[in-house]
Amino acid sequence: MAERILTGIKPTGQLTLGNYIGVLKNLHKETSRGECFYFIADLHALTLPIDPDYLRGNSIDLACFYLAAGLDPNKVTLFLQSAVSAHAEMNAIMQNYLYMGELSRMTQFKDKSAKMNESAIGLGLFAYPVLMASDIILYDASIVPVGDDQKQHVELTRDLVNRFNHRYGDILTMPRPEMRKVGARIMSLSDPTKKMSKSDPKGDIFLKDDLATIRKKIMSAVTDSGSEVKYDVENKPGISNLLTIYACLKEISIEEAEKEFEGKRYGDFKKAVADVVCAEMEMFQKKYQEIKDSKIYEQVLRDGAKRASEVANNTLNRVKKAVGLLAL
Ligand code: ATP
Ligand code: LTN
Repeated sequence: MAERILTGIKPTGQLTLGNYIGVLKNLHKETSRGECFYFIADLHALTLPIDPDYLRGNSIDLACFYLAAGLDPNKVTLFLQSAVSAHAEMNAIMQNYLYMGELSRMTQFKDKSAKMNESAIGLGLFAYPVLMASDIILYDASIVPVGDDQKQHVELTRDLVNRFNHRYGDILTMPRPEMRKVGARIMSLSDPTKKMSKSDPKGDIFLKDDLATIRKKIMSAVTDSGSEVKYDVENKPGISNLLTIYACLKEISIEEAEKEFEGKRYGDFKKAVADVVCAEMEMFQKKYQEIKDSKIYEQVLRDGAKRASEVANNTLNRVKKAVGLLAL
């Protein structure tokens, strides 16, 4: 069987340049490695309070972003998580094989719940990794491209697969997380020690920002003391982050990027970064608008859900039989 590649993005807010560089930009390249399943993790978006209209709009945007990033719907299966009921069914089974102790150790849960009043933390936020593991195993995915922050969830899925297969035989496929070497963690422009995140919008570049705003944000990005354009995350987190953005978009190495700016001032460097980001975003935004206006994403998502359901229901039946449910 060819390798299956699967990943999802939550429609929880405006996508950032971090999402784009960390994941979106490179997804189309995966089609040469195996069969790709990409989805909109709308059930996961419900794990924190969200306005229904906002969620609907974000889901449509995300579908358009996937397509604008160059995904060919004839080569990849693109779908909404909530449109494939096997996700919820697999979740109901798998929640019995992941334990409270391990779920409470997840960094994402700790980070997100720390900001909340304990009485308002939903069970779904705690059980987030169960649904994510279900997403992955349903497609027998062996490769899961994610940003840095999601690695721990994929590792937990690996533990689950080991545990389940040990008990029931060789039923589930072992996944592995795959992070980009450079660009897996784009940092905030206003605080380069924090991840650029769509749910924490200060100083972040959104894929729908107009070009003038993008340029302004980059020109006013926090930089570091000194004047040399050098990659040094510890002492120059701001400059290192801009170098990473530049290198990823130009598809060159960090060393090559450093060389280009030898002897240049911070101001010139920032202008070059802004030029590259704006050029990429201009093209991307044009494609996004065309796709959105044509509404082509509706049929793509319907076809995708059909194809995804075939594969997912197959795995679900295998799992049902293994645990003793009557899959008649
Ligand atoms: P939230 O802040 O709401 O948790 P998020 O931006 O981290 O959202 P997701 O929708 O869950 O977002 O992320 C989609 C993908 O983008 C994930 O694989 C995630 O790891 C990756 N990603 C998110 N932020 C960054 C970043 N700053 N740099 C690189 N990759 C990122
Ligand atoms: N948790 C991920 C989104 C996500 C996902 C998945 C990624 C949901 N299910 C399955 C990979 C595989 C996130 O926050 N980015």
